[in-house]
Amino acid sequence: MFISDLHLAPGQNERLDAFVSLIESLAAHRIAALYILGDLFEAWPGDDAGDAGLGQAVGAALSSLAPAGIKVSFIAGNRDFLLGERFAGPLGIDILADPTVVTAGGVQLVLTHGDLLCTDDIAYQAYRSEVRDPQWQARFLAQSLKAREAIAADLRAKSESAKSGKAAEIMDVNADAVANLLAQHPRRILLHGHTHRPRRHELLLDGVLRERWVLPDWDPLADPPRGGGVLAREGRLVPFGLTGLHRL
Ligand code: LP5
Ligand code: MN
Repeated sequence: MFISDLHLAPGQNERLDAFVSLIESLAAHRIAALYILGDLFEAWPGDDAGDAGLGQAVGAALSSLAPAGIKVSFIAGNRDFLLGERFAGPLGIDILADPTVVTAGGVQLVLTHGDLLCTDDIAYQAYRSEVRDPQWQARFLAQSLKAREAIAADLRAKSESAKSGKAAEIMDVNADAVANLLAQHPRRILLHGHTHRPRRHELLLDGVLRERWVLPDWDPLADPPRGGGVLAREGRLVPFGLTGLHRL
């Protein structure tokens, strides 16, 4: 099972409830592995965020999976790239590189959060290089949790205002970036989140039909509610919605 972009945030109990319901249903649906492709959290200011509150509740839900034999893997999103071994290790969660190749349910995939493919968003990519720098992260993490939460809130506001001045195409994946990644991984299907534009795309690359699948973001309170993800089963990918799992 592949999910992303849940954007779990304190005080948004419906999102957390939807996530916990999904986690609790995995064993009954014989899911062998859960891949979370980033932005599980709206903002993750460091692993001490897992010591209490929302972070602890999410950790508690995820901690039930390893003992049930369900492998959990995580690729960092642009909201939770500071999620590290201190949080993931005790839960048995593997943190994977971006991109990563896997074969799951008989499907050969290349997985990414998706933000790396948005190469037209020059301002974002410059910001990304800065905050992914280990020295920058060490300085950031040396501050108190309260101070880091305040910086994260400030960055969120800056991001929203920056986005309001960007054309929608700039915030989607770049066609050449997609083609390059697919060319490096012949026969694999590309699966990512981040753009919140769930769809199955077909493209012709060197005369070969290739696929790119985009995961949905989650908002159980939206009309219609958004959420769910993609299952890899018996050599095929199958999308599922928030309420659709029971029909599979
Ligand atoms: O997140 P979303 O969907 O709104 O927009 C993203 C890009 N924005 C971001 C920024 C995050 O939203 C900020 C919150 C991160 C919380 C992390 C937790 C704590 C870590 C704190 C350290 C970082 O990722 C947005 C893209 C959009 O996706 C579509 O792809 O366009 O990019 C931007 O808006 C970036 C701006 O264009 C430029 C950056 C402005 C901020 C400048 C601060 C510089 C350095 C940081 C110093 C503290
Ligand atoms: Mn994202």
